[in-house]
Amino acid sequence: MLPFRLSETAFMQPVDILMLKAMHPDVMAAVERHFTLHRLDLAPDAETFLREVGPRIRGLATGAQAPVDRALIARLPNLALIASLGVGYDTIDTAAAAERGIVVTHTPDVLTDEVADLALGLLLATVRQIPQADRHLRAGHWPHRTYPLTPTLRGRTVGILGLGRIGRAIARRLEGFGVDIAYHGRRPQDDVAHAYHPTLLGLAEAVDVLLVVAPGGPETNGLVGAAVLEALGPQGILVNVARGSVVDEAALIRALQDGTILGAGLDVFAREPHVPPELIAMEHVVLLPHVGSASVHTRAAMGQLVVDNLVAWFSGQGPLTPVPETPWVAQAGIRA
Ligand code: 8YV
Repeated sequence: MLPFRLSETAFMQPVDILMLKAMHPDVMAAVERHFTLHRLDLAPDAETFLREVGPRIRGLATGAQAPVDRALIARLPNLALIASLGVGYDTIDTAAAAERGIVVTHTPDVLTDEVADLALGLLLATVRQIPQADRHLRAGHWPHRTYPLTPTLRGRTVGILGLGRIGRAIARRLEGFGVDIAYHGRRPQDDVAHAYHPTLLGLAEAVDVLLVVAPGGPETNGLVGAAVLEALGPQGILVNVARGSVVDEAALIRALQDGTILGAGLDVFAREPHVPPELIAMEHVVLLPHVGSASVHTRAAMGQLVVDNLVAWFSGQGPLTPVPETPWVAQAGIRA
């Protein structure tokens, strides 16, 4: 873990920051250097804690595992900033925050390459059955029988659902793999040469790998359902590094069980950390415990950005990486 930078900040008065769950020790130490840190997870009684400490809280540091809903925001009447670890912030009620003028920040860019690397690794692992081949060797089967020949990435067309920062980084990597690339998103992107499909179904029909990189939330909930999987076809591979909610998990399990698609590589699930036993039982899926950004290097950069957002905001410089839905506007001045 890289040491966190000590910013030269002096606050006019102590600022109380709430953490819902433990974050990385370096993040907690850095927050404590600049602020008064309160940990909800350490409170013997959450209700009493929120009643007594809630009104003092001005900043919230959190990660995707701890939802920030309307009810929690209502318990924090002086909250000004929610600094979230991760690029996705679907567990934060940004509408409820915006109504109160609360700014929400996330940690884009610093994780883009890491997640794109993992997506490519997961795709290759799934198509070429790398974990299965590893298990074959470790189980001592190699001297008795060679590992069966696998499917291939050669000749495939890869469809990307969501050509945002991470989707583009994945596309750049795929170019080096010599596969055709197509994408679907809300609108075509002028500076991209890959084929755009105005519907997800159209994309799924045109490709035999579907890589899900779209953000979670109500707009994308269950987007990859039975019809899309059917269109992907019997040679189809689904890779999801975004949010479990984007895929209809029950439909995916059925599609994998009955051969509607060939296989899947999943880093995310509908009810993490719980993974359906049907998926665990299947040999033609590769399952990861949501590790897309989880390297020492990248988590340090993400943690630093959480701290930097808190420090920037509470020293009057505004948020560094606000989410688009946030009410903060540079010209409107600083609310802290
Ligand atoms: C993190 C992620 O695991 O950035 C995201 O949206 O899903 C991951 O990088 C997670 O957000 C950590 O809380």
